[in-house]
Amino acid sequence: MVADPAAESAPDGGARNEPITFEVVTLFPEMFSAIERSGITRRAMERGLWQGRYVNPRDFAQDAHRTVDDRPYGGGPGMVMMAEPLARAIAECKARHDTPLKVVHFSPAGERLTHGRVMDLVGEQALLLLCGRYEGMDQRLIDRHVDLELSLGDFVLSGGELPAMALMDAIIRQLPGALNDATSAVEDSFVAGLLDCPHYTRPEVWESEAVPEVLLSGDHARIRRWRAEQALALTRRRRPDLLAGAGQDDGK
Ligand code: 9WO
Repeated sequence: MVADPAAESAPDGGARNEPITFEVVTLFPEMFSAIERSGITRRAMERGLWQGRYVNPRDFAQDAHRTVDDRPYGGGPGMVMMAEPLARAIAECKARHDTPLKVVHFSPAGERLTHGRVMDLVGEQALLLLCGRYEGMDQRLIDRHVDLELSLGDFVLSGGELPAMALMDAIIRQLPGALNDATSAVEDSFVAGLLDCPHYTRPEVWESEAVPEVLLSGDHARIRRWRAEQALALTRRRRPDLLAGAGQDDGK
């Protein structure tokens, strides 16, 4: 069954008339041009499916030097982001919305981001994404304002902006109308709970390696089965942990 790519309903069937708004608190708003100016996310923005608003805590600093960080109590390396400029930036974002905004912070200490969590968030009308820098934010700000802390994995980055863009990208791809072929959204590997099957394109032989014959057969049922078997085999080999909850459809 090929889903209607023009379908306006959200993945869960709910109607989406308004674009999703990402209110982003960041010291580096210019970083987000990467998703506003390129590819699927740019096209989705041009189609009115989402919008980004970027609020710089430095604009809410209370001194002439626009200070947003200070030395950590108890000593130690680096600087900590002060609570007050962040709180004012958050208030600015919230004031633009009639409904409460879920505040998402990005840290290795957060819940590991999965497709399931992305799908939970696709239904939100707006999200507030809090991007940390330096050694992190004053814990009192996190305790008071953060609803959800998300991690991309067990590693430390220079800031929360790249994880924020990863979340935005993952959500945008699931919005009705974002992908020309809704099937690729449905078949995105994590929808089935499996890794993706291998892909091939021209030439038919490259460096003496031929494309698997089944893909040249024109037998679409057989191709669908082969792709499902490949996805299952790859998942068994690389990510057996995914198989617990996967739909183990072999493409029949
Ligand atoms: C860093 C960190 C390290 C170990 C355990 C908990 C931690 N929290 C943070 C943190 O909030 N850091 C701030 C955001 C400031 C420094 C740069 N930031 C950051 C976020 N580094 N790495 C991430 C991150 C976010 C999501 N997934 C993986 C890494």
